[in-house]
Amino acid sequence: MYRVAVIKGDGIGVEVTNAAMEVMRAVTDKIDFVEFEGGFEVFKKFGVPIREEDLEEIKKMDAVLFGATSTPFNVPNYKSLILTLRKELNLYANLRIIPDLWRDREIYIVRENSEGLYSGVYRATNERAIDFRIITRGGAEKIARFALGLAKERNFKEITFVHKANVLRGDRFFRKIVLSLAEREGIKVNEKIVDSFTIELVRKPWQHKVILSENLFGDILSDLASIHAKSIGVIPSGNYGEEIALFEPIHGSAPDIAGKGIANPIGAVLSGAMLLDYLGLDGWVIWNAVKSYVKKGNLTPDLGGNAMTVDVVNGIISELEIDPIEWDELWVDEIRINTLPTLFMK
Ligand code: 48Y
Repeated sequence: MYRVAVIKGDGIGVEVTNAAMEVMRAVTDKIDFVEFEGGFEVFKKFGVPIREEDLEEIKKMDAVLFGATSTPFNVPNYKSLILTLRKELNLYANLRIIPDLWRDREIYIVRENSEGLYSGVYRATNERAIDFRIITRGGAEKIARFALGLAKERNFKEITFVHKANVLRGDRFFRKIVLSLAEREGIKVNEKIVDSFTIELVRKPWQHKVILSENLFGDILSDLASIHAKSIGVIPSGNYGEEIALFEPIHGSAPDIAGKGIANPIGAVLSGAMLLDYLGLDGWVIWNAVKSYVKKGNLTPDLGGNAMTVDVVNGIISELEIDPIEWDELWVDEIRINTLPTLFMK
């Protein structure tokens, strides 16, 4: 049995995480889900976004499934739960898969997840506030290896590396490391300057297979790229460390539609698929079911339909091909397309 920590969070985080667990349970009985509380409500009671003892328990788990939390930016001492978890669990790589579910293609965005402007090192006085944009050799090497490994496993000949090395020292340093590791791996690096690349990402996104960037650029680029998935509600992600990984849809807690039962569950369900792949279980079964459901089923309002979350969940479950006899035959063809590289398995 695998043990997976579940933090549903706030708003639609609760609804979509329940949806993901339901679909995962329909695929496998090898997971024990253990729920933990976290976020602003916990902060109000305990002064931290997650309790220390819970964090210690979570560190012993095989993986984490995360919903969404709201982070108020006007509460002076509050630190975002997801940023706390990324730091505490050493989740250095953030992989966001922008899917075109109707045409079977994906963009993999690899975002460095622990350094850059998110390293948490700052100085503030009454007169100025400085956030340090830290890029270390170790951090740059790890994330470059992650992106190159992904490209290799997928048989892509190149990666797109997005930076601002014409201006920023840190990116010059990062660039040297990426180029030298890529050369060693025999992978071409398609270099792009982040500002002009935004236009390309709007106009011609699908020619980029794996996009690598530092923390803040990667965050912004993945939100921008989400328009190509038709809704931010369908985008899954994984935060990978050396010991553990955390999976979450990239959307927020959407307080405006919370509790109405109309949140799109697909991003969370596909995050569950990534989690299964990480554990060496059958995530591709979920990817296939989602793809066949969206082509014919009623979808939630963000995708122009009028379905409720529960309708989409039931629709996906009815498309699951869990007949073990068919699996062997599908395996050969589907494994390359629909599972994450074994490199990222536990
Ligand atoms: O995961 C994300 O992309 C979010 O934008 C967070 C980030 O900046 O990495 C925001 C974190 C938060 O507000 O809790």
